[in-house]
Amino acid sequence: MSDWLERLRAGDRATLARAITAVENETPEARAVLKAIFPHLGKALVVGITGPPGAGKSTLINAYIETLRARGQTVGVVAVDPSSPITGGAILGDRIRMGGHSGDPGVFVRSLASRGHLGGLSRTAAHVIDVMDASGRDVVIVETVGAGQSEVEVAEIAPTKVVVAAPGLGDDIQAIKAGILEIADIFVVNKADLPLADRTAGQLLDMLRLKDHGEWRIPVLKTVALKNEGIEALADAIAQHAKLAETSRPAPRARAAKLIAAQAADLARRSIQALEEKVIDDYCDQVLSGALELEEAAQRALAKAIARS
Ligand SMILES: Nc1nc2c(ncn2[C@@H]2O[C@H](COP(=O)(O)OP(=O)(O)OP(=O)(O)O)[C@@H](O)[C@H]2O)c(=O)[nH]1
Ligand SMILES: [Mg+2]
Repeated sequence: MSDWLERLRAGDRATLARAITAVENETPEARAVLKAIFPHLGKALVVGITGPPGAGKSTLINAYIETLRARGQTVGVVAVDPSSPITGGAILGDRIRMGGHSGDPGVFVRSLASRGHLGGLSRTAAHVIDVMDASGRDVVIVETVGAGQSEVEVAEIAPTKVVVAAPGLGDDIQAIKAGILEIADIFVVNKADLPLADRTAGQLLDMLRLKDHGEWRIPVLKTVALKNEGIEALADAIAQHAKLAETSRPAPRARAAKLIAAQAADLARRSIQALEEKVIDDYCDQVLSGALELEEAAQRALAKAIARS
């Protein structure tokens, strides 16, 4: 085993930071990092925490981290900021809000900016989660703002997904309904110290009544993240769900097969997008004129893209 891998697995922070930077920036070392850590994945509990802006996700994560630390667990946090890297405000803000743990070697926080690369955010986030997993973090928390498609994709990476709502935001409930209701394993109504918390919780429960429950009954928990209230119950619910999700986790070979197929699709899309416009235009014209069938056009474009890469 190479030195850095040994250091990473022993939990060395500097090595962890370097490995994350490599996969985040897709440097030449990134592939070697991902290859080396692959046999060491799947030990961390990965939990996605999403919800509308300002619901209190970062504050809640801060409180959850405290609970995990008190339980003797180490933590990694991946904060995904989909907004333009130019503003950068939320990233800085999150650093400050989670700053309470900055002196604790058991907590490692990394913020990712999307930098606008197409479909790249969820891939990058998945790689960063994997590096944290391989470094022996017991729990990896992924914070996303539940606004757009790419954030939902990121949230979907986590086997356990927590959706955070705040009371009295009727529009947010609509947004949650539209986008993230489907992915929630656990609902949290944070800011339960505010009026209307019970009403929001009631609305969520009403929505859940329409949902087909499998083995897991989606709980609606109330928290006051600012005062550390309800966090133990949340930590317990996350642990319970993760345990259940573990049992339905695909076997390593099935998981690898799925990842290879996903990676191949991604590779094909990127290679074709990298072709010159003129080449693509030519295929488009042929398809539009009926000269070329769609599947054949796709095959030719792919063959050309592969030949050039
Ligand atoms: N009253 C009350 N306010 C809270 C609670 N938790 C968080 N807040 C406040 O809500 C505001 C937003 O909290 P954040 O933790 O930044 O929310 P967020 O969801 O991470 O926000 P973004 O990352 O910008 O999407 C802050 O001013 C918090 O102090 C709570 O339990 N009760
Ligand atoms: Mg936040």
